Amino acid sequence: MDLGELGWNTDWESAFAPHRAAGLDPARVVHEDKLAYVVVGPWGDRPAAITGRLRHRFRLDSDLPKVGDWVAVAPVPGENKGLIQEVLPRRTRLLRKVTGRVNEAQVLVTNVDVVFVVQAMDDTFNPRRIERFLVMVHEGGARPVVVLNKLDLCARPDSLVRTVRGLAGDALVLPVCAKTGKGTGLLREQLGPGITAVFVGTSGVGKSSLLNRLMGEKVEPTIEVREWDRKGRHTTAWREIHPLPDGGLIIDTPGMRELQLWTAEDGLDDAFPEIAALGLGCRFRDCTHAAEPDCAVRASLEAGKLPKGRYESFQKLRKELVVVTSARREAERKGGGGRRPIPRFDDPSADGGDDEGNG
Ligand SMILES: Nc1nc2c(ncn2[C@@H]2O[C@H](COP(=O)(O)OP(=O)(O)OP(=O)(O)O)[C@@H](O)[C@H]2O)c(=O)[nH]1
Ligand SMILES: [Mg+2]
Ligand SMILES: [Zn+2]
Repeated sequence: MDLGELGWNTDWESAFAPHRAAGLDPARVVHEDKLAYVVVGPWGDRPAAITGRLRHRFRLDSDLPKVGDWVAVAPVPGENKGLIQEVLPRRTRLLRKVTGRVNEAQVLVTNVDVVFVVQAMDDTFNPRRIERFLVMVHEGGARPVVVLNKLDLCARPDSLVRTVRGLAGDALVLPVCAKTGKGTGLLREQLGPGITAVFVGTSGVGKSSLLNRLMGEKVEPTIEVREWDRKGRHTTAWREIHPLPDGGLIIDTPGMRELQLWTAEDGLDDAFPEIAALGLGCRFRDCTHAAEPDCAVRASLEAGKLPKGRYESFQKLRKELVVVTSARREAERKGGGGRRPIPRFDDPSADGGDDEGNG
């Protein structure tokens, strides 16, 4: 297996140097299910578990290996298995808040270069949801591309595309149709050898259908993870990495019913660049553009230049982030720091299991 095809490069190699010296192999996590992993390394793909030491050290679920991570693996002698000894620092990641828990982040995927934010151009279309996803992508450091699917179901695509271009900042906006294949060539242009992309979006927008288009004839993934699959699903139930025929990798994700933001202060500015630019003209540097005097953002709103929907969306997301951030700070102040012991799974492949009494 050529790791370059999986996105390995000289930067990763230098980050890996101490592990290389320790005799470990680099591998990429392509599947994760409750501390049971599938990794792909120079020897191909194999199941892997994390060491008890790593489980001790990583108190937060978000620290544990996730799909997309590069890890240092020790092969288990005589077995087609690996032990994950270390996780390399992530270049990018997608995080969201765990629903219901004020204080916990969930890592959706790591080390992706491009994030396709997919939305359907049918009656589920919701520009505010696109803005929400864009905040998450910007915060995580990856490049967002807005994909408007189901072109065939839209009577007036041009005006809808214009609306989305008006809120997407620097992100490309690509109208496509998974059903007919129209526009999917433009998606392919975003990909290439060594590039990792991911589809995100609510359920039913057509992420898996677009993936099938990109895979062309090769509907079966070459990285065979089926042996560890659950059977009989209609929608995507977990994240899988698919190598594309022309190079690059793409990760499909299950549809999210809702996306609650985790911290995203820079992400907010990046997703609302025109508001960030206007804000430079406010009297107060930390202006929230809510009720402060001499606010350039509200002046633009009142002059009818900044669209009201855009302003309201910004305020809604900003307030949401304030709540998450202050809850997290509060927990850190109390010393909890949102830390929660990682549950032990009675999984025989998880490194012997009982090295850490649960009392
Ligand atoms: N008319 C039309 N239907 C589409 C298009 N793309 C996908 N669909 C249909 O939309 C439905 C959902 O498509 P999926 O690809 O499963 O959607 P998904 O985003 O992967 O959904 P989850 O896995 O649940 O998150 C299926 O019935 C598809 O056939 C399109 O371009 N046009
Ligand atoms: Mg799907
Ligand atoms: Zn202001």
